[in-house]
Amino acid sequence: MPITVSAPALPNLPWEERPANSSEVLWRFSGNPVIRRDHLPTSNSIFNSAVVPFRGGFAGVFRVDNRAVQMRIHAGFSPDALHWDIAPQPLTLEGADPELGGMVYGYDPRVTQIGDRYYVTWCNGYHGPTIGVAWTEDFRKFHQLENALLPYNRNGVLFPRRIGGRYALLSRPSDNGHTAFGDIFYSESPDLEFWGRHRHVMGPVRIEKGWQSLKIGAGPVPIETSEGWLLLYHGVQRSCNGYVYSFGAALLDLEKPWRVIARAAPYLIAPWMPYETTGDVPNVCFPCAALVDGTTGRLAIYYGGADTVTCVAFGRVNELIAFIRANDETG
Ligand code: BMA
Repeated sequence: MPITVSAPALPNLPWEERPANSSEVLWRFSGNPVIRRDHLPTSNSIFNSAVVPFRGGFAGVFRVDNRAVQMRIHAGFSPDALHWDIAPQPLTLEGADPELGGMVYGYDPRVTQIGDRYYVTWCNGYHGPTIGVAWTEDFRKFHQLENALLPYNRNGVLFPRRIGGRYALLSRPSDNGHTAFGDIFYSESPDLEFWGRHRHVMGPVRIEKGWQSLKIGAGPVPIETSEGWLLLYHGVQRSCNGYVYSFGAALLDLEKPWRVIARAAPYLIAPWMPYETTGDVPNVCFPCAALVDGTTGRLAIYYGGADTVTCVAFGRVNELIAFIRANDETG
């Protein structure tokens, strides 16, 4: 049976064919990085950012650390998802209980379209990091909802539809620092305000200090396929001189996504390129978004390089799923 992807056609996603001399499952865009650290006159770095198709073009939310090195989120637009017009000012939130304090700081955003609304989840400051939630219809006005979870938590990623009648979220409970642990959990909500029925999805693979042996966290919005939810996620290894962030993939059950169908042992992308090994935080590839063409299964994955720049890699859903199954370590 051919694999089908439950996503609209997106014939204009950015694309380059796999280089003739490559057999990699994912291959990097030859024009990386697509967003440089000084894209704005006030930016120190722009990375770990999320994009979606929007009104025939593309929109996004970008992690911009400014030159006071404060973590902020800016909205942006693009005709081709490669050339970005990023707002010079951080986005502002409206409508929330003032006790939340607005966006104290914001980083590592994801954006999920559900119906006509685009939901932004991000790491929000509230007595430490937790999962902030806001929605927008136009990427100009952002309406803040309650934080989804208690501190400390990072990597909150919404599924693109209700599952079993409820909104569904992946997240990674953490601590207030450079968390030396981390498993992915699943939570449900009837209304995007009250979250519960928490389920464990998967944890690090603690064999031989491999690429995902210290902690893991969900990356882009999961992609619905006839084989299950395709989840790209980052994994962290503790080396003798610091953390190394790579990313890999797993397949989750469509109706019970806390059940892992298959999980690839090898990484897909690890910090090999100079823009991934060198920057403010060396050796980081951190994916936050994927554009997918539902017709062809072509994928453009957006990831941060070395906490400094924004990069793109390409792949195909059917090849990724074949890779996960061929290299499955869940048994
Ligand atoms: C995590 C987050 C990410 C960052 C990564 C590597 O804890 O802060 O934004 O990319 O560390 O520094």
